[in-house]
Amino acid sequence: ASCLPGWNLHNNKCYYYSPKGKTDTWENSRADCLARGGDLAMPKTQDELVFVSKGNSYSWIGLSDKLQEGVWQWVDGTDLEDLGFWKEGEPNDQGSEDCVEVSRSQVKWNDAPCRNKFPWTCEAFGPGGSN
Ligand code: 2F8
Ligand code: CA
Repeated sequence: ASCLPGWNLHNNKCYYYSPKGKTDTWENSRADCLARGGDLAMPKTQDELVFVSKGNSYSWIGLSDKLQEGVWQWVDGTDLEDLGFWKEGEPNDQGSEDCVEVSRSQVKWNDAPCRNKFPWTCEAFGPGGSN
């Protein structure tokens, strides 16, 4: 059992890293993940976060407070628990920042403007069909 070509298996989930040099807005990144049969990655453990972070220097993940300022929600509709993954001083909504990116060097989250362009990481069910 394995993931589709271009995806990487980790702890029974499949992950896709956007190609080197390619960047897009959070919404377009999410649309790409959905079109591939997944969604933006939702790293909920340190182990998952490390794997999600390592595809590119910075990556959009499936977390935003677009719906209601200050209420962070995963793209699966669930609320964010306190995981302690924010970078020091984040989230700070500097200007207006409703989407979350993770840096490979720090493996921590920052809220950034959704219209900014970054690489992204998708996730999908693993070979077992669910997780
Ligand atoms: O110092 C943290 C701060 O760094 C940048 O702003 C200067 C980030 N801006 C963008 O990514 C556009 C902030 O989100 C971040 O909080
Ligand atoms: Ca920020």
